[in-house]
Amino acid sequence: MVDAFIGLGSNLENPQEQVLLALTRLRAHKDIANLQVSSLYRSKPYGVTNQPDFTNAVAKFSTNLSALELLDLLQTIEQEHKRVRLIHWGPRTLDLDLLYYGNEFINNERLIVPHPQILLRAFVVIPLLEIAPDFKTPDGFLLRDIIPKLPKDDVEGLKVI
Ligand code: ROI
Repeated sequence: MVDAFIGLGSNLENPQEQVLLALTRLRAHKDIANLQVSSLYRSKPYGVTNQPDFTNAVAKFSTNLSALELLDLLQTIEQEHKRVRLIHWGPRTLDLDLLYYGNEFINNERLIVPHPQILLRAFVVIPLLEIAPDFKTPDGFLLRDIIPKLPKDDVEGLKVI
């Protein structure tokens, strides 16, 4: 079994419901165990800013799925939510990002793990630390040590729902 972390995000069509439904779906999956979830957070859109606020959360679980099988599952769930993504970095009904897969580094045409943008995104780092305050990244540093480097506005703009 491997410990995996995923980020969940939505800013269309009842975002909280989208995130909660995806979590229910994951919790029910036979190859996923010990699912733990952060609070749900409201966050200001990062990247393209003229779009609705996001609902974000991070979940941790153990799985015997390979990283690519897990990616397939996450993409299947996104499709079930009729994910629409009209523009790159634009609004979406549901985004499920594989953040960490054990201590593995993966880089192929489908998947880069650890997710390359984690350390820039308060809406990922803060929820992740809520469920794993002592989390050590695969390259061996404490994730909490990067909090001071996150944009202050993003950290302050993050609200527990
Ligand atoms: N911004 C926030 N706040 N939350 C997200 O989940 C999110 N996801 C994205 C982009 C559009 C880059 N910005 C985001 O993919």
